[in-house]
Amino acid sequence: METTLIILKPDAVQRGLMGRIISRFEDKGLEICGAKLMTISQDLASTHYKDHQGKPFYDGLVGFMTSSPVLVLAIRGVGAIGICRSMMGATFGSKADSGTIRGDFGVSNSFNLIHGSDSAEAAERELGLFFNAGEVQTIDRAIQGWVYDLSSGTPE
Ligand code: IDP
Ligand code: MG
Repeated sequence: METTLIILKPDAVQRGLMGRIISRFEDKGLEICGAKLMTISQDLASTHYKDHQGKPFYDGLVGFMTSSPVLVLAIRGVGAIGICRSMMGATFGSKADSGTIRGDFGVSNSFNLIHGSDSAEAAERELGLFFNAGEVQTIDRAIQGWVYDLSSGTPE
């Protein structure tokens, strides 16, 4: 099982797309195990995006991410990090494939609706930045045995 950090960015919240985006992850069978509506501080945005410091789009990115509330999610499943990244689609809305969140809901290359951790290391770091201890839940899901084949003892 992996848990990944997803952020529905200010454009997704302002455009009223939160429910439709969350539904895609729920429909896939992934678990929403943490959720927090918040306004990201300047400090948190620069820590979160530290690898992009110095890039031409960095100031605009931090300004955008702190401009209006976001919905931060923790999403869990087998291979959740990669599954969420492929459901998000390519970085630029203009290039993202149809069928992906960025491909279906946006055209902009900077207002691209959603962030998702890109590795296990990033997920651990980013979950720690946005969620305090105890805020990410362990859910004993009644439907787990229909979402996954549990006959071997591990979810397949
Ligand atoms: P990702 O979100 O698909 O992982 P990254 O390359 O990590 O993409 O970039 C982080 C974020 O920075 C993007 O989601 C997007 O909001 C913004 N960004 C990246 N490249 C550009 C650009 O060339 N112009 C404007 N914004 C950009
Ligand atoms: Mg990235």
